[in-house]
Amino acid sequence: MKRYAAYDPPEYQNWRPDPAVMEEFRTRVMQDPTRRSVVSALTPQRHLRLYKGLVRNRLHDITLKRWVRQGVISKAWLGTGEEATTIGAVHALQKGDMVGPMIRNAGACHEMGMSIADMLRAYLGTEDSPSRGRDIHFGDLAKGVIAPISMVGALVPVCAGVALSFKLQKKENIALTWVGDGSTRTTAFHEGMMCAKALSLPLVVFVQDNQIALGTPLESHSAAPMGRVATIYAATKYICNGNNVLDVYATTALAAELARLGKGPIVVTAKTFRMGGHATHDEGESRKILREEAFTYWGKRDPIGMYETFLAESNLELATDLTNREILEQAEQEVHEEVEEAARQALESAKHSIPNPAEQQLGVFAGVS
Ligand SMILES: Cc1ncc(C[n+]2csc(CCOP(=O)(O)OP(=O)(O)O)c2C)c(N)n1
Ligand SMILES: [Mg+2]
Repeated sequence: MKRYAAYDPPEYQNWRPDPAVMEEFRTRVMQDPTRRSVVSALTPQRHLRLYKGLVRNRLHDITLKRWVRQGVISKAWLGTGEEATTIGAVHALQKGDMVGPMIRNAGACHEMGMSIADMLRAYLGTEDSPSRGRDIHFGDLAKGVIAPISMVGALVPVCAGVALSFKLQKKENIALTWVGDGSTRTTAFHEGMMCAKALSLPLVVFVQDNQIALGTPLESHSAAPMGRVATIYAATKYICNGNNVLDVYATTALAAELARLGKGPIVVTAKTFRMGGHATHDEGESRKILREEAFTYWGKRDPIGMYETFLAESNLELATDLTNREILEQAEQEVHEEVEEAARQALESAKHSIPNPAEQQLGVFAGVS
């Protein structure tokens, strides 16, 4: 995809596929027969939708970054480099399933059907945004999205509750939530896991191990390997490569299938890397905290660049009248226009849809009298 000198991390700016890394990408799903069969069942249309989802996620984040630079908003929490953990997982779900994304999983919101204009309006705090200007944590229950919760780890018990409701209603649906490596060390995480295991709930917990908790690297915040959390609860565990969207997709599909069969909770652990800061304000700091080699290593593994190369070079026929490269460029252009139009609409809202200060304490959990 097009790279943006002003917004992309330096490792992405002149991104070229590394042959050894591409070989790693292709063999990753091929070496496991079960994952291979899940990926083989993907139609060209579904591949294209997966690709567009990744691009949409990146361009949504780039829009926010642009707004920060322009002074439209003060900061944004981005998922740059981690898009595959969100998009691959959401695309593996079925109708009626519910997700509980962290703020870094904004891609889950648009792939579950929320409008990007509304997501951007939330950042602008407009009256016509999902929380009517009260919170930048937004969801839409009708679309199966539970809003992120600021207290990290808190979505695990909430999603266990959603999973319990599915079980009680004898529905075949599952709940999926993402948890950061740091957040697996919270009380809420353990309470949620304990409940999900005791009641065999159809819950998939996706541990998004980006190897840092805010500004504390993994080796400083955790003594035990990240994959061990599943063992504590005797939960079925899967490990996948968080930058390989096909691996994430296949693994989540297998995890979801088991959860639907009453074998939950399932823990999927995915290693990935944050190619920026905790938010836009500390990008420089994270370059000092994390090793440069880590940025180089993960920079070569841009989830979008790898998947785009895979699709362009594969003999899957994405369209009959165009080459795969042409159809991917066309898809990117479509998503680009969609996100630009959403940004235009959101900025338009900011001109006239301003919340009334007198009503700001209405519709919240606890107002101050
Ligand atoms: C319960 C709670 N404690 C502390 C914080 C402050 N905080 C916000 S993000 C974060 C780090 C969480 O680490 P991780 O789960 O790895 O997420 P990442 O930083 O990778 O997004 C912390 C400590 C919080 N939001 N909630
Ligand atoms: Mg983390």
